[in-house]
Amino acid sequence: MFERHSSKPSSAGRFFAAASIAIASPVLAGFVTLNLTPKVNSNIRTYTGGTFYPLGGQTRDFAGVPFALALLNGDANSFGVIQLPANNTLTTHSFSVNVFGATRVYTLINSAWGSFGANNGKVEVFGSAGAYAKFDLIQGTNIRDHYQGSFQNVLTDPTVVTSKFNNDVLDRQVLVLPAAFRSQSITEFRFSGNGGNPNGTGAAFLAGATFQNCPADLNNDGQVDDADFSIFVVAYNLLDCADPAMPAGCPADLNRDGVVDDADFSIFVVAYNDLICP
Ligand SMILES: [Ca+2]
Ligand SMILES: [Ca+2]
Repeated sequence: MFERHSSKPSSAGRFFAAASIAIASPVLAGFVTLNLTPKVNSNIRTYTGGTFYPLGGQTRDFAGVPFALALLNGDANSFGVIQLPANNTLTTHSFSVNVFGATRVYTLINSAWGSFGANNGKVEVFGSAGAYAKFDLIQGTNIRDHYQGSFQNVLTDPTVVTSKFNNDVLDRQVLVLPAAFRSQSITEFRFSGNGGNPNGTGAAFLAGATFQNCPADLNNDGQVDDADFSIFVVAYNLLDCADPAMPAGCPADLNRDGVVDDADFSIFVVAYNDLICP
């Protein structure tokens, strides 16, 4: 039992009662998949060798990260992706997002065609209070042609993880977000660029995007341990997210209802038991 030390009437006399809290498997973290369906414009199962790609319309893990795979126009035999144009017209696809405290963004991106060293576009994320992160799509570094055997097949970024489907691949990139996202929500995800054909520099396609967060990791060090508990207790005693003493963004309000109370503690304690962020 942890007695509150706040002198505020609203919270005086309240107690932590961890042993009595029913833990109801809250969604404490993990992964939030982006639904690409409204913007998909191409079916990679029609690409060279593409019949070996999985079907859209399902959530599927790629090396431990789930992605929501889309269908093109509801076709059950498709795997819909957002294909950037095969010309030099700069095209931007923007999604509204609401994910608090994200630590990473994962994408599944390959290209049609490709020339080593070409910059085919970029992935960007925007935070609710000005946080920003991006990575460029560079042939030979983090993207390559989807079909192994023609165009540009080199990949050198060691953080990219490949899933193989016969002679086709899907490469999974990861964007590690700056700490500023810890106290903000991602509000926008952007995929943009242009093709290079007939120059052949590569037209990227996005097959999936997923955000990862770990709300209970209050000091953003990748673990949920006593250091986070100490921060949580301070916020619990303050109670109200509007309290001027509360850290910016009120990160200890794990269920985002404006107060740090037992409901948040029940979420915190699950993460604390797991120790490592998912
Ligand atoms: Ca931590
Ligand atoms: Ca709360």
